[in-house]
Amino acid sequence: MHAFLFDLDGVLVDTARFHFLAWQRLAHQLGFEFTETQNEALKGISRMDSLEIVLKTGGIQATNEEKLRYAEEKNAYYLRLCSEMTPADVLPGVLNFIRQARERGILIGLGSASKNAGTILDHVGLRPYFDTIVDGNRVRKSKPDPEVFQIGAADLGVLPGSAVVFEDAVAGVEAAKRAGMKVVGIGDPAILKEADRVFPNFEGLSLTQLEELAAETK
Ligand code: G16
Ligand code: MG
Repeated sequence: MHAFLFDLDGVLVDTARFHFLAWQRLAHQLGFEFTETQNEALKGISRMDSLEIVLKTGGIQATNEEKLRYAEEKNAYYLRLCSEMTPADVLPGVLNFIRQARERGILIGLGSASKNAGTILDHVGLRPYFDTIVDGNRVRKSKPDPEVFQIGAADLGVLPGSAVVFEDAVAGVEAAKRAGMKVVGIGDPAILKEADRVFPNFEGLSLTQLEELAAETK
């Protein structure tokens, strides 16, 4: 294990909840219901791709101009929810896990679809722990395309087989697999079926538990 690449939303911080609330608010404004189950398909997906899915759910036709406005409104509300975040919002066990990894000389990267990733890392004080940050401003193709993780590994100078990705989204797990990396799912094993291992969160997760995974070759 030479490098860890972390997704942001739903892995390091619970902004996945804020994304859901912001999309749900837009859906309500447009006159339809948007549930948490439907939201699952948006995790790890870029803002504009997410909007297309939301509009399709409501059977809404919109012009490009309207779509840009909806995306802007959703983002403004999302950022309002995020503006209250502090270091206390880093998910349980995350900081300890990243510190342990850094002590062992493992390089740390961020692989997020979010254009707001830098802002959020600053709010919660995580930026200094990262050797590289790959966010939605640096990638052309969103997850499940492997680009975000390929750029991360290249930045860190490691081969895909030496990188472990931590993901909470089906699209992100697929992206990591397509990049030829090992994937640890954070969340529900029934949803993250393609991950090599799944843990509910980072609480109590130690590097020792991942050594076995690193030794596996597939
Ligand atoms: C995140 C979320 C997605 C969101 C995307 C774009 O990705 O999971 O729900 O649509 O970023 O975010 P933004 O609108 O802030 O650019 P990740 O990869 O960090 O899970
Ligand atoms: Mg995520």
